[in-house]
Amino acid sequence: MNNKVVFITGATSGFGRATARRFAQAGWSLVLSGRRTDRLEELKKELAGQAAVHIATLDVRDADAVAAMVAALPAAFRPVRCLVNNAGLALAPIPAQKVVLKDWHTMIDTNVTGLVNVTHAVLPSLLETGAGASIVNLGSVAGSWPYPGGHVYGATKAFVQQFSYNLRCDLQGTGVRVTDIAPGMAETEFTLVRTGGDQAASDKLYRGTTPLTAEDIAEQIFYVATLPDHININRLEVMPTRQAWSAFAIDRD
Ligand code: NDP
Ligand code: 8X3
Repeated sequence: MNNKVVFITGATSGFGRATARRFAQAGWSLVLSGRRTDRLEELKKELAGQAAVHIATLDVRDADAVAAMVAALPAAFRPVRCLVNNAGLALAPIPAQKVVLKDWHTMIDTNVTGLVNVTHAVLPSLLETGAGASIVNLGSVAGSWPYPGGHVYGATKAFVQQFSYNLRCDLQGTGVRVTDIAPGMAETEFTLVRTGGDQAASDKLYRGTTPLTAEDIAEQIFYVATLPDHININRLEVMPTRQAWSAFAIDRD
């Protein structure tokens, strides 16, 4: 493998940051993006001794900014071998009928439009790499399994799954692989964001159980991206052992 370049969105926290650390350990060069510049700079400093790091402050919702950032990648960070489409969020874990429309738009703009923006911009570079290149998309169990308060978040992750499968069809013959990784409950800043910064609510969700960690998912991302070129994991659903499904809810008189 000569061009070990990984491009990670949402590298400022959670899965994205842990994934940056995992690929750095293995000597990959890193393109790290997110909106919080201070965190990108901290991570670059932390990983400087291990890997070449290029950081770019980026909001994935801005298609022009995404295209410009990818076009301006320094030669040492091209072509990209692995794209980790990780930037995403859930908002408003309340009944659909109480949600403000802006929150639905933010989830669609980030998890759907943002992911599509980045994929479109990076795809030529992945095609240049060809055999062994990968797109790893962060879906969710919420994309397959409905639950109260999941409304648009789950729907965006269903999009991620189907977009991943459809990309596989079009990319057949190019060597570029596509995986939808669908984690269950994992302790990151995800619930803090989802609850509008309610640390107590976030702590309560994870207390008394054993959620996945960011490092658990980073390990899965690294695994699918470094399999032999002829293997494509289409979808990887990963839950904590202590999480499972529940019974149907019945409305009674
Ligand atoms: P975190 O909140 O810890 O991290 C989310 C990352 O996404 C941050 O780095 C954030 O960076 C970035 N991000 C959010 N909005 C934007 C944007 N508009 N432009 C660029 N970057 C953005 O959550 P997780 O690490 O848990 O989540 C990562 C992915 O995994 C998400 O897609 C999430 O839906 C998915 N997921 C999470 C699960 C969980 O239980 N934690 C389970 C299943 C899936 P910044 O704010 O600096 O822009
Ligand atoms: C996040 C995991 O279980 O909150 O995608 O939907 S869950």
